[in-house]
Amino acid sequence: MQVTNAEIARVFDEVADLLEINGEGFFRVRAYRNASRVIRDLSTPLSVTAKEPGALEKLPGIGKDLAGRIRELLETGELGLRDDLEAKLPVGVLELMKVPGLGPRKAHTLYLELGVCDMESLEKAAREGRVKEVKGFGPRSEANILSGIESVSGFGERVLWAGAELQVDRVLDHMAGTPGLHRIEVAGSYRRLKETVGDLDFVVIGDQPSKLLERFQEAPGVERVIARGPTKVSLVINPGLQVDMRAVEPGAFGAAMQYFTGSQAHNVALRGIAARKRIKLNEYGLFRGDTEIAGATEEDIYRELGMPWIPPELRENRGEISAAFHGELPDLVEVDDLHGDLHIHTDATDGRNTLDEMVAGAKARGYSYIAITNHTRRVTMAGGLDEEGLLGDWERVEAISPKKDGMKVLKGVEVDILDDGSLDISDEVLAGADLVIASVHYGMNMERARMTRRLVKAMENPLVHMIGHPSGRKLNKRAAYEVDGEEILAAAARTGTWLELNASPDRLDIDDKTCHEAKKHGVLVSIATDAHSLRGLDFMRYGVNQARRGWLEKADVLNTRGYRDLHVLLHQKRDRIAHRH
Ligand code: DGT
Ligand code: CA
Ligand code: CA
Ligand code: ZN
Repeated sequence: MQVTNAEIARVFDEVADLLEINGEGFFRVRAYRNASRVIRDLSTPLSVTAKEPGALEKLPGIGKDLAGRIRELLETGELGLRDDLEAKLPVGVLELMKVPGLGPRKAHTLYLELGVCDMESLEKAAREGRVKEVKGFGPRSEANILSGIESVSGFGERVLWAGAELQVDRVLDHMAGTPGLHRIEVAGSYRRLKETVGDLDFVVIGDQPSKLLERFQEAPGVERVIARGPTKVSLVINPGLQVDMRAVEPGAFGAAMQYFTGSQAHNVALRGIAARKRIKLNEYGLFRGDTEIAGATEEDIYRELGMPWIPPELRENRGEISAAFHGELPDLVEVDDLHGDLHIHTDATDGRNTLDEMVAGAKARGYSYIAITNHTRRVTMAGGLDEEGLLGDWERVEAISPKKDGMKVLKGVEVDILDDGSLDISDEVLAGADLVIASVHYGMNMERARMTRRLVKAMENPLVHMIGHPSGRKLNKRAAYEVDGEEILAAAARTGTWLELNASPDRLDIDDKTCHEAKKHGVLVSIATDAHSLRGLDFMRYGVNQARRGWLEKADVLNTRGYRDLHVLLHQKRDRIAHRH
């Protein structure tokens, strides 16, 4: 691993910030800041210095403790202390320091005095004039904070689909029962089940459009009205999401839904096809000269263009139009096709509920099997299990089996993939698992070729059934790590390793395009919730949304299999590789 001096200095600065926010003593904070400065000025790479026993300790300002931290960074690319400190903080406090002028000390003060714990609560406190009342702040710094927030926002502007869903439900509840309302639907990226949504696009029909739009403006949480016309209103609804509503004629409803569902790329392609047929497609209908030939339903429009109706989640101009022409549209997977959930945590590590509670919750959701897959030791902040702990976890699972009222509970594990692609639990112990998920949880900044090798090596282990949250991204928060996607898929196909589609709404990892690629490579996808609580078990449908955007059919998804078929598949990889040798 090539960890540079600059990188080590940066991590030490972060540790100093974190210590300071946590209210740690001045001397400890200063030790890290000094060390960072010393390291930045060194001319020899620390990786070289470290080779000579005792040389690190001799550097000015670096004692035994700091030398140990440097070695950890050089060897693993990560610092456990840094992660542990960050885990102690309320999510978001670190984010506050992105605001120019807000250092760790000030962020800490605002957190203690005002309970400010993220960008949103900071903005609220500043707008309400509470920041300037805090000792050490004044009207000037309050104004600076507000303009600072503006300068760093723009990140996370799009809302997670699951978050948009709450707002959609709110608007639908509010509009329900409005006199004269005949129909209300959401179009746009929300209808296409895109993982994040820029704004919401409603289409309504009713007797008196102006009355419907008036009612819309009274929806709960409306912050301000952006634009208001006879057939369209745009407003901003708390927390800063734009919502458009358009009233249309019943005869144009299908055309409006088609137009405003998009995507733009799909619509452009469709209009091209219409033009070749010498007809015109717009938001009012499909026209030959002045004659309207379709408009009331989407089905009519697609039929007149020579193809079957295309599910909204496929409308991205990624081959769906040609598939529709040739009668080759996929028969997309549905929630009801799934028979189990193969990624579940309990309070044995960082889950909130007990094994019994999670099992009962899964049972209530009608599954015929689940896997309990707790973390392993490298994930210290999640209380990862060592080998003994893991064996204990499996003993408890076995006590439930063979079958809990008709539901099989598998002994699983989410084992950590180390830097070099080896696993942090021995093969000997892993061989006792029914299901092994291997995941990366640290060292994500690795350079592309090395990260690719790391994952490929994990897949080459015959004991590994699948890779968990394969890209490592968190929506709006953390980019995917750099890998050669094509090589990963080829390796998955070659080794018979499956890929997880992590259904957690802020992960949805793998993404839609990768799902489609996996299908083309014949790599099975496991849609799994990664539930850390009972509520988490309900995430499955978000994963299914993503799978549908990725063209997946029932046969492409591992957990549409019944338990007998799954059982056979679980043994296949181990046997296949065993036979080769
Ligand atoms: P978003 O809101 O950024 O997540 O994405 P969309 O797809 O919902 O985009 P939005 O809200 O701007 O517009 C909704 C749909 O309306 C879009 O998918 C296609 C259609 N549309 C809107 N404006 C235009 C336009 O200027 N040209 C074309 N061809 N279509 C448009
Ligand atoms: Ca939209
Ligand atoms: Ca819009
Ligand atoms: Zn994980």
